[in-house]
Amino acid sequence: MAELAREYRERGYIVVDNLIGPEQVADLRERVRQIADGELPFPEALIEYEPGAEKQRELSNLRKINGPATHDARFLDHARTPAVLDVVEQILGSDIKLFSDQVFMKPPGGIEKTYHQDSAYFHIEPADLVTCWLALDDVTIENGCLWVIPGSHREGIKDHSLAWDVGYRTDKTVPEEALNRSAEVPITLSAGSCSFHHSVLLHRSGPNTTTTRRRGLATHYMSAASRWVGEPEQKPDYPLLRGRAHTGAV
Ligand SMILES: O=C(O)CCC(=O)C(=O)O
Repeated sequence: MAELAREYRERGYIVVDNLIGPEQVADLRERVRQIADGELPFPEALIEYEPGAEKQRELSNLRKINGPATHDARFLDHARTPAVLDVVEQILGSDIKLFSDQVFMKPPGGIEKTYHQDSAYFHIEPADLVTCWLALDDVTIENGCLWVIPGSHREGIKDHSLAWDVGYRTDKTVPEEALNRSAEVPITLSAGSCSFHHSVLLHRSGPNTTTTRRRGLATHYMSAASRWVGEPEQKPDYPLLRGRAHTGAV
């Protein structure tokens, strides 16, 4: 475990194979299907559709489900998985809160997600969160795995001023000149395996050029000693997952 934490500090990410058992993966997949197909109540405002897909709740139309742990106890249970928290504890220390989570659906034909750093979107300081990205399907280069630039978490947060058109909305991305693409590496995973990446690590995911889906559940963790730096009245109530809360912190 100490070696994993050292590797994480050095490269900004690690991979832990087969961390989540097949039953838990199957259960999460089924839950994702039920939310996606509209069989379970879930706020429509938190669903994102693939550009060009019909805005109709159906597994193959969805690009993202935002914040499932806030609305569905199964995802909060997953965020509390002891084997995951044991890895997170090595990275963040023993007081751990859940920042948020997202399911990246990447259906066949699903588009890329361009280079970014998660902390450019999070209103949390220090910018030192960790994401556990669980493969719900086998993840390959062809179906749109994550790509990362090792060590880039030590370069600070880059300019994200470039507008990136995601069909019906505009996202942001890092300009090409700030990227050393020759250093990028793919993270391929079997279902049930996880990567853990630092919130300042530059990463992207490719398009899905296959005929099968590539779902990933990203759970973002932070130290309970972190600070919220957004508008004070908008601070969410972040669940404590392990250890103790800190006065005056998130
Ligand atoms: O899974 C993807 O397609 C993108 C994931 C990502 O950007 C993240 O986990 O921060």
